[in-house]
Amino acid sequence: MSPAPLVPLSAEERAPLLAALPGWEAVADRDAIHKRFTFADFNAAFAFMARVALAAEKADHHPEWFNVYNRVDITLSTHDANGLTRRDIDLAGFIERAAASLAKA
Ligand code: H2B
Repeated sequence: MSPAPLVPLSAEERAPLLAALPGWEAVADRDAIHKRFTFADFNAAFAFMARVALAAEKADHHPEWFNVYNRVDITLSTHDANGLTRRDIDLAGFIERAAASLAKA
């Protein structure tokens, strides 16, 4: 599958896409989205991160993230486009499915 184009999404394009990604919020000071995930423990959080890391590497599209024990804060933006693109939406969708399959706090 060819990668999604490197063009920031318009307001009209992103509204329905973000509506389908509950919990993902626009970041205040840049064109990016953020969500906090909380798992049962570090083991679950790291298993989640491992799944996301493998998918990110395969897609050559990587998250900005910060982990403390069972918590993973994730920010998505397309650096090469300086904004939010379809690649971020696709990665957010994968992240949602990965998180759903791991034990929550
Ligand atoms: N990840 C994200 N989030 N944005 C990018 O623009 C990006 C990336 N570019 N991963 C990729 C890697 C690029 O640097 C490499 C060279 O393809």
